[in-house]
Parts: sequence; structure tokens; C-alpha cells
Amino acid sequence: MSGTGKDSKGKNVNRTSQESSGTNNSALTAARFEQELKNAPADVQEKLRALLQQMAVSDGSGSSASGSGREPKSMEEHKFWKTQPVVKHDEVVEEEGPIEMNVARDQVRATPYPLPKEFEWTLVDVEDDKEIKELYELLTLNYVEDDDAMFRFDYSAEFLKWALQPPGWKKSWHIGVRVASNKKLVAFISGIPQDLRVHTTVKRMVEINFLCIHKKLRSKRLAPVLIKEVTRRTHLEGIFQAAYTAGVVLPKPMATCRYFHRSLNPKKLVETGFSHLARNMTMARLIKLYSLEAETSTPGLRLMEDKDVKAVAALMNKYTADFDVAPQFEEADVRHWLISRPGVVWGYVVEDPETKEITDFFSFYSLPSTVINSPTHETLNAAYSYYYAVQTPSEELSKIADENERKVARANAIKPRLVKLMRDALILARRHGFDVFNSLHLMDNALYTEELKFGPGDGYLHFYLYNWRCKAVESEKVGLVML
Ligand code: MYA
Repeated sequence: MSGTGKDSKGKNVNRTSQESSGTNNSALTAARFEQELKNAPADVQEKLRALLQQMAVSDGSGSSASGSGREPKSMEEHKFWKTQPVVKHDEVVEEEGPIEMNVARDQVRATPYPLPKEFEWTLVDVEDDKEIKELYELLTLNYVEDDDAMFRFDYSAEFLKWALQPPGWKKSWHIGVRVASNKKLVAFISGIPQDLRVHTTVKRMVEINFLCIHKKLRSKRLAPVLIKEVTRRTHLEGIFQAAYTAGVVLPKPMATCRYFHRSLNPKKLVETGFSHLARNMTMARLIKLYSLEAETSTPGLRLMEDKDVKAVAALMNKYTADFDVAPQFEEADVRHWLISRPGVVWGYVVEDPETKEITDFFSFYSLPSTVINSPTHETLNAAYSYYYAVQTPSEELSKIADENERKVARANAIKPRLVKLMRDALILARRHGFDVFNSLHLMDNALYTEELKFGPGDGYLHFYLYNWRCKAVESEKVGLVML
């Protein structure tokens, strides 16, 4: 998931496109292209989207986590993925549903997959300070980097605890690999449970994240073993579908979203190489361009508290109903994911000063990146836009028969409020010391990015489903945010 010029998450650390510093031209072009795409017949849309996804890794601006800008592999070259129940690159999905049938528990392989003899399986106890530190160190030194190896994600230990222990979490899904001789943790993969709606079907799935192999053990086909092992352990729990994101193109993304970045500390971003000063721009003008008001402007804006959970869950489930893919949040999930945790996630609600009703909410989380080899800066502090909800006039919108007209009316109805809220989010993020605010073009994010001076990044995040055929989803119809 992320990125200004270089800061990418979503599995590749993106940064601001060089051509975009100070202007938003490529964002506009991309938006226009998306608009044209929507007017094309469905089968043409599907083909163009596949082409776009390929361009994202091969046009030199895409930041594939593979880091090379190579052409994506053919299905035949995917020695592992061609054996898995995923949609093939050239497949056009007509009917949605499982690719493989569920199997009974006694039919699931009972023992872990074999590892090369120097290694052994372990479960990482994230409640144990020593073990969470080991996981933190593995990731901080070996997890996702941008293509030029300038930035690497630096998820904090507190963040990892939050991300790995939502309601219903399972220790058996926090899977590590150690060197047998010295017990050093050298690889990891995790799953967490998540009820996900894909179009009209709601399924209990597992969300896979934090797949990481120590740099010295790369390209030895260990990743497929980790993936098969987490699959086995998921099957043992009676779950047969998964969702995951990656910066690399694998068979086959259901959606692809571009990263956008809003500079909060332009000087530092330029000094770290995350952004570039355009030829016609001075630092003083850049700082002025990205200056923000000192105070937020929405009356009734405050940190979310436990008493707001019910209202936020209702707001969120109503708002995300407009998207094709979205989590189903119970109150316990809202409590876990959206109430602020120091240094990890910030959740805000708007309480109407008169009626006391909760009318909106928004949230962002902290994912710093290590600045590799910088003499001046160790860390880039990035905030990422997370879930939010504004009120949509669903009843009035449902009376508009024409789909395009309905879309325009919906955008017009929510844009002013969303822009106002996200401007406040930027002000708060800057106050909390963030250097950049990152946002993917999913949900309604495209409605605020241009006006709030976000620039397109060089990273794309691909969304995948395992063992579920799903028709291609437009980025603005994705209502799922993965950490
Ligand atoms: S995305 C974040 C991934 N992590 C990083 O990018 C960190 C830095 N990189 C590394 O640690 C390694 O390079 C990794 C690959 C571990 C990525 N997702 O062992 P190998 C395929 C899936 O020789 P290595 C995240 O966390 C590759 O195409 N597959 O390679 C979500 C090739 O297969 P094929 C990937 O470089 C993860 C094979 O691995 C990825 O040493 C979702 C090569 O293996 C990738 N990001 O290690 C996982 N990168 O020949 C899937 C490469 O076929 C979950 N590969 O092309 C699926 C659902 C499972 C649960 C199902 C339950 C029902």
C-alpha cells in the first residue's frame, strides 16, 4: 500500500513522480484516462485495465517491488502461481465464485510443508516483547523497498501488534522461519481474519501480509513454501479464500490503485530524494505552495472514543456499501482498527455541535520509511489515509436511473465535505510530525487529491483474491484498505 515521488507502501515504497513535483499534470491525465475507460464497453474495459496493469510495471514510472521495470512474467513462467487457484493473466471472468472447492478438515494436510534442512518453522509470539522485537528487526532490515533502494518500510513494533491482533486473530497464522542452528528469525508471513464483501457475496477470508524473506535468502523458492504453509493453516480453520496486496504484478490483480502523495514537509522530502524540485520551482515557493492553516476548520471534530464505536460502525457500513469490495466491520473491529493508538493510528469523528450526532469520521496511520544512505535524515514520517465515511444521499441518488449521471451527482454531493475533512486530516497529520500524507486512488480519494495538492507517485498497489474469481474492479470501487 503508498507514495510521494518515492514513498510507496502497498508493498512498494513509492515516491512522487519526478514530472509531478509542483504540478498535477499526470494525475489529471490519469483521471481523464480513467474517465474514458469508464465509457468503453465492459470487455474493452477489462482488456485495457489488464494493459494498464502491465504498463504500471513496464513503463519506467511504475515501481514494481521486483524492482526492475521488467515485463511481467507470462503465466507459464510463474512456476508457483500457475499451480494456484488464482485468475490467470489472460482470463476474463464471466461468473464470480470459488476456483477450487472447500475440503473437509481431515482432508487438509496435517503436517507443515518441509523446509530445507537448515531451517525450521516457528510461531512468532507477538505478545512477547523479545519476539515482536525480532519480527520488527527482520522487517525493518529486509521488508519492502522502492526500486532504487532509497527507502524501506519501517513498521513499528506497536504497529505490528495492532496489525496482527484484530478480533479473532490466531497465533497459528503468525508464521516464521528460523535458522535451525542459531534460531535467527529469517522469514515471516501472516494472516488475519476478515469478513470481506466482494460485490454481493460476503465471505470470511484471511488477509495475508508481511511476507518477508531475509535478503541473503532470496530467490531460493522459499516464498512459495511460506505461502503454502499459511494456506494449509488457513484451510485447517475452515477458510478457503484470501485477500492480499502487492506492488508486483502476479496472476491476476482484481484492482490496481495508484499512490498519491501530499507533501507536508517539502524541504525534507526534497533533501531525502522523495520529491524533486522542478526546474522552474524554488524551495521557498515549494514551501509556500504546501503551507496549511494552523487550525482545523470542521466544527465538532475530535478524537474518536469508545462511546462512538456504534455510530462509526453504522456510518462506515453505510458508506462502504457503495464500493464493490469492502470489509464488513462489526463493532469490535471498529474498536480495534479505528480508535487512536499513540504513534500507530489516529481516528477522528465529527460530532454535530447541536444534535450531538456523529456525522463523519476519518483516520490515518503511521508508516515511516527508513531513508537508506542519507547523511541528513534517518526516517521519513509518512501518514497513510485509512478508512473514513461521509454521509451520502443514497435515497435521492437511487432515483437517478442513468449510472453516469448518478456517479456525477454522488461526487458532487460528497466532494465539498470530503475535501474539508481531508484538509483537516492534513493539518492534524502535520501537527503530529508527519512529512508526507499518502493516499491510494481508492474509495472516494480521487475526489480530494487534486484540490488538496496531492501529486501522483511512482507506485501502484495491486489487490488480489485467492481462490475467488472476481470481475475487474475499478480503483474507485475498492473500499478495502490494507496495511
Ligand atoms: S506483499 C509484500 C512482499 N514482501 C516484500 O516485498 C519484502 C521484500 N521482499 C521479500 O522479502 C522477498 O522478495 C519475497 C519473495 C518474500 C517477496 N507475493 O522465494 P522466491 C513469487 C506473492 O524465490 P524471493 C505481501 O506481504 C514470485 O512471483 N508472491 O522469491 C502479501 C515467484 O513465484 P512464480 C510473490 O524474492 C503477500 C516466487 O514468489 C511475491 O526470495 C501475499 C519466488 O519465490 C509477493 N509479494 O521472495 C502472498 N513476490 O515463480 C500470497 C514474489 O510463480 C498469499 N512472489 O512467479 C496468497 C494467499 C495465501 C492464503 C490462502 C488461504 C486460503
